[in-house]
Amino acid sequence: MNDTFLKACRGQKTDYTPIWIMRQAGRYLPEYQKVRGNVTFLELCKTPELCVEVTLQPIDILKVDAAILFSDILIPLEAMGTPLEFHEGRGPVFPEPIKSQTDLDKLIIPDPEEHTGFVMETIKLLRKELKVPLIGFSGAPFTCATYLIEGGSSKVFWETKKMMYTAPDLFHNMMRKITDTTTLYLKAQAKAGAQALQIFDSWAGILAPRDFKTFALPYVKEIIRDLKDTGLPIIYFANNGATLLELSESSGADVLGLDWRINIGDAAQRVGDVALQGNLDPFSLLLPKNELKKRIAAILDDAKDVKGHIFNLGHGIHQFTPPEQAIAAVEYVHELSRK
Ligand code: 1CP
Repeated sequence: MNDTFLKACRGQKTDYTPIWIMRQAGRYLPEYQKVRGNVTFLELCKTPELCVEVTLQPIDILKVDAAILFSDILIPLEAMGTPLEFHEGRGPVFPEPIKSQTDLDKLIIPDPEEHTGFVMETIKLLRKELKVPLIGFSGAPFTCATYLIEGGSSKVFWETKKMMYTAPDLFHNMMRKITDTTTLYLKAQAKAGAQALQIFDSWAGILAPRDFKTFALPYVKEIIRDLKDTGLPIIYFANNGATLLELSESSGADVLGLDWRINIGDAAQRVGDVALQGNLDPFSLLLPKNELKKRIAAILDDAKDVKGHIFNLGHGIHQFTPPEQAIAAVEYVHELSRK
């Protein structure tokens, strides 16, 4: 069992810097495309045998030090009782977005085993196969709320901010329901065998620090507090969150994920004993290999005083990335950090 990733999460010394890649299973891999060619994305997410197959692909191909469960942050939201569709080229769509307390009242707090048993089954199957630790995950409540309120992806988040500012009680009621759902969902993943848990706050960066503190952070804190008794390391990734770093640290997470917009050495100076994960710009994978290697060396050097560094990209790998560039990046991180 390769436990380098788990050691780094706990701030312990490792022989080399572990690496995994956000969205490491996905469309940039021809092997994933092949599986995905026969089923829709949601069918894939709900078929444990196929989820296992695509989760394992990047472990074999890239030689990363951790696996991440193949699923999506929107799966537990669908389980709350709101229909979810994925439209080719447009991404997720919730055709019945939440606009009122009446809409919200229709949503349930689902029993994770009963409504998302396929996720727990995937985790159990994966643990039999894997020689690296398995990361389970969810969205953070704020990020989940944006999808339910906007009815899908957004660029300006008009509806979300309108609700926050003009109907704060409704917004908080909704966060309450998503938080309770998320806590149960992550606890069930821990019980099924996940060995670390990452909370993705992909849209936290659209918030002013004051609003982050009022509308988003308390719910993340609560989830992390309630997960403490699982004993698993918790990674909190607030994308575009350089201005929220100290607040993010107060979440109580063991590891903070960093996007590429901040120097990891500067981030380390601003926080205490927390481990850091990141933070190569995903587009750096397009650099010629010698330049890519220099970028990786620079990040490893910037992170030399970090107590527990897990190498990753600053956000998900882009779908048009040549897989051989990702393979090279993993090799470089291993080779350079061993010296
Ligand atoms: O067409 C396809 O095959 C679907 C593409 C795809 C994939 C491969 C989607 C649609 N989701 C996923 C898998 C996925 N999503 C994983 C597991 C794979 C891995 O990491 O190896 C994870 C952890 C996620 C998490 C996720 N889904 C996030 C948080 C991370 C991030 O990128 O910020 C978000 C925001 C989503 C929503 C989502 N899922 C898919 C799309 C197109 C979107 C919308 C993104 C947006 O609004 O811009």
